[in-house]
Amino acid sequence: MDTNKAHRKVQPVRTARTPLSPRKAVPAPRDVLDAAAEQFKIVVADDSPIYRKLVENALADQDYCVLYANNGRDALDALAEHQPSLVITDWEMPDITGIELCKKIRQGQDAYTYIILLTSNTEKDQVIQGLAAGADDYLTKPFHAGELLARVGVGRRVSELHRQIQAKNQLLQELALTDPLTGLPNRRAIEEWAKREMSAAARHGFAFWVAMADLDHFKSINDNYGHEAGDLVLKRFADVLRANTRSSNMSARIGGEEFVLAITHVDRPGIQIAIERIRQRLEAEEFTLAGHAVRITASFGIAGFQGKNMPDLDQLVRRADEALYEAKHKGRNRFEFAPELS
Ligand code: GH3
Ligand code: MG
Ligand code: MG
Ligand code: MG
Repeated sequence: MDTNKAHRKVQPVRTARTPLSPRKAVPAPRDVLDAAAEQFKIVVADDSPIYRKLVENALADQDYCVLYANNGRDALDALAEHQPSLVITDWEMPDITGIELCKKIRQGQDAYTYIILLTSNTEKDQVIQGLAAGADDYLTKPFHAGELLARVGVGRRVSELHRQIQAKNQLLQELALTDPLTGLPNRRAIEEWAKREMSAAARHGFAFWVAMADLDHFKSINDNYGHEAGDLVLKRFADVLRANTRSSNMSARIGGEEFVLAITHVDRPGIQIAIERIRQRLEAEEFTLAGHAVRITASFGIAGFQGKNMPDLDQLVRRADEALYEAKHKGRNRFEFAPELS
C-alpha cells in the first residue's frame, strides 16, 4: 500500500453500524460518502496518530461519519469537501494551528460548524484564547472517552438546532418571495431581480424588457363560474408563463390577475415572438368551468431599454402598463409596445 498517500489524504472512516471496515486507511468511494450524507459528519484534525486512534476508539459504535486529517491543511480540504457539522481539532499541528483553523472556519461559513479544541494546553488563558478564536468547547489531553462522547453529543444538539433554524429561515425567505396561489415569484421577488438585471443590462449593453400581462374580462369568469374557477384560471396561466420562461428571465404575479414578465438578451422581434407565443398558448388552452368549455385570453403591454440610459423600474413598468391599456383599448387578446423613448 502507498502509505505516503494514505497519510496525506483525509481518511473517511465508517463506524460500526456499517458493513465497511472502520479501519480502512484509504478514502471511501464517493458513493459510500453519499450514502452517509444523512449521517452526522465529524472531522478530526490531529498530527498525532495515537490521539487520532484514541478519538477513533471513543467515537466507535456511534452513528457518526468520521474523517481524519493529519494536519491543518488536510482538515481545511476535508471541510471544503464534506462540510462536516463538527470538528475536533488539536492545537499544535505542523502547518496550521488549531487556533488558525478555528478562525478560518468562522470566516464566512454558511452552515454552522461546531468546534471542539482537544489539546494539551491546560492554561486558563489558552482556554480563553481558544474560545475567542471560535471554538465552542475545549477539552484537554489526556481526555476521558466518555466525556469526549458527551461533548460531541452536545455539539450535535447545537448543530442540529442551527440547521433547523437555517432551513426555516430559508423557507421563510422563499415564502416571502412567492405568490401562494400560483407559486410564481411575487412582486417583491421580481422587483429585486429586475433591479439587479437592469444594472447588468446597462453595464453590458444587453436589452431588458418588461411585459405586463392582464387577463381579459376576468371579472366575468369569477361572476359566471365562481371565484374557485377564477383561481384555477390564474394557476393555469401561471403554468403557461412558467413553461415559457427561460432561466435568464422571470415571470411573476404582482397582484390580482396581473402578471409581469422580465425578459433579457432579446431584441424587439425576439420579445415579440416570446410574448406572442405566450398569448397563443393561453388562447389554445381549453378550460372546463362549471361544465362549460371556456376560452381565456390575455393582453400584454411591453416596454424596454437598451444602452447606458437606465430608466427606473417603476418608469418602465408604467410605460408597459400604458401599452397594456392600449392593447385593451384595441380589442384585447393582443400585445402593444410602449412608444420608444427619444
Ligand atoms: P379587462 O379585460 O379590462 O382586464 O377586464 P377584467 O374583468 O379582467 O378587469 P377587472 O380589473 O375589472 O377585473 C379583475 C378581476 O380580477 C376582479 C377580481 O374579482 C379578480 N381577481 C383579482 N384577484 C383575484 C384572485 O386572486 N382570484 C380570483 N378568482 N379573482 C381575482
Ligand atoms: Mg499536535
Ligand atoms: Mg386587471
Ligand atoms: Mg383583466
